Amino acid sequence: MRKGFKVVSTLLVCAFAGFMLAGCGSSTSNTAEKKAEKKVIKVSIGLNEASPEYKGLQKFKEIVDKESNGRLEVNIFPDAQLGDDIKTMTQLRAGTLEMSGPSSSPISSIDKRWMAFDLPFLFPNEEVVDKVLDGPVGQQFLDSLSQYGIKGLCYYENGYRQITNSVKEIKSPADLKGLKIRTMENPVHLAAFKAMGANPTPMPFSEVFQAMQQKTIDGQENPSTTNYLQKYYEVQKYNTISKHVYTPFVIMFSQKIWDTLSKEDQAVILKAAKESSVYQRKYNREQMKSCEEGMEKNGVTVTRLSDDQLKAFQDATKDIAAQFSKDIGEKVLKDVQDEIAKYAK
Ligand code: KDG
Repeated sequence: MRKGFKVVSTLLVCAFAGFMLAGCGSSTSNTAEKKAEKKVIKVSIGLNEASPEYKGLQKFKEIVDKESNGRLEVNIFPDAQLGDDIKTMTQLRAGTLEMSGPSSSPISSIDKRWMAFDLPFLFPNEEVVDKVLDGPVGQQFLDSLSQYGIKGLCYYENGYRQITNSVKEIKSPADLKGLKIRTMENPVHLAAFKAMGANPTPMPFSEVFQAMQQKTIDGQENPSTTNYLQKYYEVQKYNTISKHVYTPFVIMFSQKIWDTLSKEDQAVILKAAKESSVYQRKYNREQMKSCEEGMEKNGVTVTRLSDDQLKAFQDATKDIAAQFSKDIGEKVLKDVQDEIAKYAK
């Protein structure tokens, strides 16, 4: 009886220990599985940590990290650490980088239709921008990227671009004559600055500050947030509020990597993109004026053009749309222009 009891209790102890071990084992492998499942989303931008683009992506990260319950982790790389706009788009297409937020302008190196957004003085105001970009035309542009291995998520605001330089005050296109101005790598921007009388030179964003410092260029053009937050006032003396073009940021994902994500994770990312874009645009607009003033406080002469002065810049670039309509595609251009006209009323 005693012996039988011993055998039974030994068996029970072994069974219990086995159960515990199995339990421990499975919980270890669960944690390991969870760890293995955790996906890191690297996001590359050219701007620095002070930029509204970075702030928008921080909001994106906050939402994704929380709503994916730790399945996804967003890591943002500013200052073109992972490469400039064109290089990072190549990485997205190859599936070696998850996300990036280039300006819309360098996308023209992949698809010329995107040059529609580069036309000078196209968008009359930010309300129209929001309606067009968040409407069917904006969505068609985002969707069109999938054929190139890119999933277009949403638009952030870069904003109306303003001219800066270290040589002289610019009040008219004639003042730009002979000035070496950096533009984004985009044929429409080059043509527009040529038409305005400047000597434009395309260059990746990360090289701009040093080029101004070393005086290999006289100036550049970017929204006031970038001009101020990238500290261009340290190397530039004049800033004209020209608002000559509005180019958005396109927040994009690698299609190759996107296709490996669960529907649930895709939904979290899309939701975070949408919510963070609302936040980012609002934040950007709040910053714009103080950044313009920040240039002034740091010794830059800020020139605000009268309507007549502005008109001279508009007149100088009025043929650019016709010049690029074939490349953009007449129908695409008309769709964009019609959509803008619809909301501009
Ligand atoms: O993060 C965006 C930058 O890489 C770049 O697109 C900024 O507007 C820009 C420029 O002038 O290149």
